[in-house]
Amino acid sequence: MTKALIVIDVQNDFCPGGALAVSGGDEILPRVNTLMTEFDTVVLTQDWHPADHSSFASQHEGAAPFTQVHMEYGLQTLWPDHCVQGSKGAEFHPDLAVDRAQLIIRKGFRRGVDSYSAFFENDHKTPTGLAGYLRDRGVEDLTFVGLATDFCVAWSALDAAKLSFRATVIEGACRAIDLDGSLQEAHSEMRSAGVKLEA
Ligand code: VGL
Ligand code: ZN
Repeated sequence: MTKALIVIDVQNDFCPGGALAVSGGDEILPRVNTLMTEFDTVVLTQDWHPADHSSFASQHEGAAPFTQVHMEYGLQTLWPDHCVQGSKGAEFHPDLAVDRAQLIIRKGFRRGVDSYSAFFENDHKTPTGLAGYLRDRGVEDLTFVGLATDFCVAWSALDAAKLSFRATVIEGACRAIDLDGSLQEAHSEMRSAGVKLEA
């Protein structure tokens, strides 16, 4: 069975000191780097927003980060400006063993729609092309690690299950934002979707 490791958004802005720092985000690096040596196929994702991205609270008059707004495609959490294309914050963490990766999928580059999942933008319709890449390479079994457990990792694993890949999340190689119960919700959704959760 052909398997791949999908490393989600291990970027400076999601690590301590970054614009949308995930607590302990940098602690996962040794484990992620080791896992990268154990898979023949390694894919990285990179959150990659234009400076005026609509998921930024700064683009919504009077709105505070971590509140929600209705967008055409549904509810959207507003974030501090982060992972702006070409910025230091958008770069991978300097300790990530990026040379192991064969593909880097950038996401969230369209101003009007966010993209948590590695497979679809937040409209749940616009594909990133990752599913086709993996299928063309005969990959059936996906392991997810990275940041953040309850947003980009969970949405990616849920889409993987929906697309009939086998999906595992290694939680020890992830860290969560945990906003208003989002981690618990992500856990229960992943469990019902048949995503395997490993320590
Ligand atoms: C993410 C919020 C906004 C993530 C990306 O990588 O989980 N979260 N953009
Ligand atoms: Zn983002």
